Amino acid sequence: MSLLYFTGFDFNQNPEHYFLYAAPYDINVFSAHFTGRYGGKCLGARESFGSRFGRVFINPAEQTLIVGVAGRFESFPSFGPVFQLNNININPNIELCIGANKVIYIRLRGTQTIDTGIFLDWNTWYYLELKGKIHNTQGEVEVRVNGVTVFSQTGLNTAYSSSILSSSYVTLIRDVGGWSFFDDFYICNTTGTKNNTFLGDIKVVTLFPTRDGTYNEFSVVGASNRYEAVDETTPNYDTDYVTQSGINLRQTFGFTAPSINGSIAGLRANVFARKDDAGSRFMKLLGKYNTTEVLHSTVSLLDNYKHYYSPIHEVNFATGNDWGVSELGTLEYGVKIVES
Ligand SMILES: [Ca+2]
Ligand SMILES: [Ca+2]
Repeated sequence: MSLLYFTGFDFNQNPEHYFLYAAPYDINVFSAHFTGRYGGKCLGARESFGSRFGRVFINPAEQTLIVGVAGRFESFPSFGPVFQLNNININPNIELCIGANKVIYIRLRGTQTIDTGIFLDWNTWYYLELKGKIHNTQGEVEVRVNGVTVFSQTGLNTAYSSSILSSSYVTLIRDVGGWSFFDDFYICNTTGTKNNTFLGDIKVVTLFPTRDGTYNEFSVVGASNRYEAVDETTPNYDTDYVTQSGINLRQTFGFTAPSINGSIAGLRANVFARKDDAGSRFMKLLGKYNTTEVLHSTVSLLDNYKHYYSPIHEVNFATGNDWGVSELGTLEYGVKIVES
């Protein structure tokens, strides 16, 4: 697999739900309910009491990562990072930074700063991509802005520690100044046959259920139809939901294919769920495309709600081919309760 992570920050206003490690802790200054780049929502970050960050854990660690994010910045009163490739000790290998003079800089190992000579305007969306290879003598950095290579160097020392030639985290960060907005964020590596290089200016589209699926073995609380209980942009917790306790019972939902052009890099499902009694409760995320079903690894539910993600499907799990846009109208996703 090459596509490791992506999000459009569309389905929960609390940024904790998008990051897999060390979430930011104050949603008033790092929040995900601002108007997105092309509709939907985006992440907004503003420093007031210290740096704000969201961090994705990359496991296993990768020597070369490609990261893309749409960014819009109010201003940088001083020099600060926008995103970082961090080693396992969270030390920065490579950072993409912006100065008060609007210039994009690359900072290596937290110390060596390289001026790319590229200026950004404030309050304008840009699609920023960084490819970074971590090595103490043969490191590489390439930066693209709106799909165009603006900086590329090889033979660099990009390793914070010469004994750790990889990145284990990608961090979006707001160090100082006004608001920064982030949308359409992806991370991939260079392996595999798909999504193994710059994806370019991508868009993450979030689909919410628009119909009940093939399996309707859960009860609905607080809504007329099951899918109407799970279709909110930001989940409404116990206001309306679907529930079940019986082992092997299933619930799936269908979607409306979006009106979009272009190819689909991949998709993943997420389910917002909790248990409501003492004792362990287990479920598996269940994908269905016509007669083909995929059942993912067992999740042990918490008492508090949490988003559980499916693996990324870079291709249609039934056909093995790239997803067609219209196929998203056939896809179903949901859950199955399991004993263990
Ligand atoms: Ca978005
Ligand atoms: Ca609901």
